[in-house]
Amino acid sequence: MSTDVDTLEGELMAQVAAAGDLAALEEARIAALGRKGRITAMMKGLGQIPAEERRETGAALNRLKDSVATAIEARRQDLRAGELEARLVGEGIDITLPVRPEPQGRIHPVSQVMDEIAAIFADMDFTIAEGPDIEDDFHNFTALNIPPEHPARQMQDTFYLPPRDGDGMPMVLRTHTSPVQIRTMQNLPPPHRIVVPGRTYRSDSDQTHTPMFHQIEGLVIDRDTHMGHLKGTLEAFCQAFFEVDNVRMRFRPSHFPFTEPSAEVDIGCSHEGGELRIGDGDDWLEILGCGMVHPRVLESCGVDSSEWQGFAWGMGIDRIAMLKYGIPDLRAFFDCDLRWLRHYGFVPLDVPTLSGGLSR
Ligand code: 2NL
Repeated sequence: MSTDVDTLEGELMAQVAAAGDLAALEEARIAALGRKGRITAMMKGLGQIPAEERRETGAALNRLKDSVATAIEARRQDLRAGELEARLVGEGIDITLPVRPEPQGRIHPVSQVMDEIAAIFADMDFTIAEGPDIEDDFHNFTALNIPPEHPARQMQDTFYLPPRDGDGMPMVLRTHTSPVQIRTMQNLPPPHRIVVPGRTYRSDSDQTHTPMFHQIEGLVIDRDTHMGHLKGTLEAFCQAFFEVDNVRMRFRPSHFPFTEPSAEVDIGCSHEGGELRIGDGDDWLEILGCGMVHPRVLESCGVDSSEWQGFAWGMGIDRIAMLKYGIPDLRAFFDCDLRWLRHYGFVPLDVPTLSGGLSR
């Protein structure tokens, strides 16, 4: 009888081991330990064997029952682990894939250049200031030492809005971003160190002028800020912006009503093989106007010109963007042609920083 038990143990253990999944294992369990299973059947048959063998065989069958149950449980754990592993592999996600496809939108070259310039001046400890596109006569002209009869008012073909009821002075679309500096000086105590990017408007439209265009101006006011600081600031700016180590620069005497003395700034360039190279060469490119803020402008804003002085500059952004990125036609800037924007635009996530590279 003990040989029978040994044989049965071998068979049952083989069945358990052969069970390939949890369903097959359950079948093996029922076939061994179920109500009509092999072990149960032998237990029931104990009454038919001689009494002297019964105790020993009964004990052997109980041990068999335990060992088969243990083997089934062990096999169940293995199969469960295997099934979990298979599910994890099947449900796996490749997290090295990009989250989304590259964005389709593009940053307009003008916005890119404004962001680059803002990054450069922010690095030089400037704050960015903004103000309204629609201005009153005082902030756009009078405070800037441009009196009513001054030729600058006629020179700057201004967009006047329909006259208001009140004082009869029509509002204007700002012709430069200077009114933002005026408002800053009126509202905050000196010192000042700001740059002002934004839209500006003049009634002018041809190959090289659009009625709306972009400017960036800067203002530094402190107790003893002088022309040397002006030169140093603009030289540092040009080197960073044009991404060349040494930019040749020249300051030519000029005239603006709001600065005294005033200068226009040219940078060195060359035209080799039809390609413009900035920084070096025998040619000059005019890029901005600047000067020491006129004492009358300071006084118009309530700043004591015997205590405070400083410099200002102004630069058109659209032409600078064309120069830097080799864009031939100004008017395409404002056509909203998507094919043009895909060609000349910038990827939104490539944010210009001095450490990461301005234009990449
Ligand atoms: C140019 C020249 C310039 C300024 C703008 C300015 C502003 C204040 C006081 C004094 Cl509140 N000056 N701005 C100064 C010099 C030149 O712009 O060619 N712009 C395109």
